[in-house]
Amino acid sequence: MTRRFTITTPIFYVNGAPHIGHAYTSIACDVIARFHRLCGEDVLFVTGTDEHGQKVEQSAVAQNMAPQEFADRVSAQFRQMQKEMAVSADDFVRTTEPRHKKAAQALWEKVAENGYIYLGAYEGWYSTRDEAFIGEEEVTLHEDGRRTAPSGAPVEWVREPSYFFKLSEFQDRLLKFYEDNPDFIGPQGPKREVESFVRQGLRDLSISRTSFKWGIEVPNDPEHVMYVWFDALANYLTAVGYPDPHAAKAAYWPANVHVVGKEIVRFHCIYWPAFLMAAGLPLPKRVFAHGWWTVEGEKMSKSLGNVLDPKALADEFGLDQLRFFLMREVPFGGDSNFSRRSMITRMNVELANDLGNLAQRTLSLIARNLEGILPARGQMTGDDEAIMAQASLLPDLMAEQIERMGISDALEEVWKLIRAANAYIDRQAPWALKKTDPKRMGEVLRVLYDVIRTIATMLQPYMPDTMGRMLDQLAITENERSFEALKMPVEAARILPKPEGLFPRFVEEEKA
Ligand code: ME8
Repeated sequence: MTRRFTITTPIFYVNGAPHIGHAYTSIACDVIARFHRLCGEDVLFVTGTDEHGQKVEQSAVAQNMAPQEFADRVSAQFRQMQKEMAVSADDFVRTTEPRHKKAAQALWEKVAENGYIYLGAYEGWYSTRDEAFIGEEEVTLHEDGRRTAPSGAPVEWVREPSYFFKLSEFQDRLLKFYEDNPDFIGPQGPKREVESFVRQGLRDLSISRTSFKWGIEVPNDPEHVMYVWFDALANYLTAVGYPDPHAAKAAYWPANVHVVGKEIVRFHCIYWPAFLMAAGLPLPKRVFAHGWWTVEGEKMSKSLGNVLDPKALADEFGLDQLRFFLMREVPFGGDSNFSRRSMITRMNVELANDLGNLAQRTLSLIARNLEGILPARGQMTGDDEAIMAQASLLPDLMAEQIERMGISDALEEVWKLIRAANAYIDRQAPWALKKTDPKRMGEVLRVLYDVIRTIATMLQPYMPDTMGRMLDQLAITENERSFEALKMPVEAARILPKPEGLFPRFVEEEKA
């Protein structure tokens, strides 16, 4: 049976336009989803927008718009951004859709039915920017009298009737679950943070609000709307058709991995598994937190005017170049900084020089010296065998890295092969063999062709468009592009189309 694989992005708040951070998460999930599809798995890749809550309501008011109208507009921008980034999501959940309201309310009812919800009153700090209740001990009082949450966001005192979720009853079950499932949270930093937070003891969680209306009604008590995180986390179930056990997508739960930014790990690794336990539902296999992007060393913010628009970057540098840079620049999980300089350096060194030249040198020699006709494999020398062996190991090495969310490390495996192939071509110097030993020249070019085919096939998840074009130039047909197909050698005498450079060097224009 085909293995199923379910992956999700966080659903993004519609309080502002998408930026490079949202594009990053979306592209990372896209790379993993495409990788699993090319392995032949049956993938469900879900993304969407988080449209309720005080933060969105306030942003709508500031724009003089009704919340729904405002959410429609910004949600469409997220969908558009993902299209522009070639993000191949299978579903896009909006929390204002009827199917989502149904799922969130069904989850609530199940948790209530099992005895984990009670009515009380919340009195304490709330950060609207984080949409989070903040414990007294977590609040910082500044000299000027401001009070802030650990994120730096301002907090306000709220006091309102509220339903509570009995989170305090889940401390031991959560700790046991983390212990039994050591890979549930990754990487190590967030894992330790979550475990120590839970060990310190959990308080019951307020899960409804009464001081505003922009949310999903609590079943049987329309005075209350659901706390936006209860609503939002339920989106992962919406995508699989919950609560209908016979829904077409039901078998895609539990998710294999929820990819999130590190600031929302607590919600995904404490609240979410506790809600699911309370409802008697299976838990996701993994939550993986990636790091935070800054821009030229600064935190992105509207007031600094340094918020990066992914579309503008893709237009300037090329979409695949941008996708490559984002995935390559930082080990997945770590923080990173976007600088034009490193973007351009990676484009010119790794794409134009390393990969672009390897393909261009090989393919133009086949075009020029062999009339574009693919030569047969010949007697292999030790040097040929070594590089072919290295290439044949690549799919498994990358799969291991992807399995442990090493999106950037998987690229490093490809670049090791690319560097080795460039050293091989320099050693073998096929251009010099045309007159002295044309047969050997053909054999060397054939080895290079096979290595480049492996590279282009394996890089498809990262740079789908450019690698598609590279595979076109190698005369690899659409149904020969899966990882499995790499095991079938290409027959000799295929006619390769005229090669064209795929990775132009980027030259920064002189500032006038
Ligand atoms: O938290 N660097 O939504 P959100 C890296 N609605 N990633 C970044 C980033 C940056 N500078 N800025 C944003 C929410 N992100 C909730 C989630 S899920 C049930 C509900 C990415 O719009 C990162 O993945 O604030 C982060 O977790 C997400 O966008 C937060 O988006």
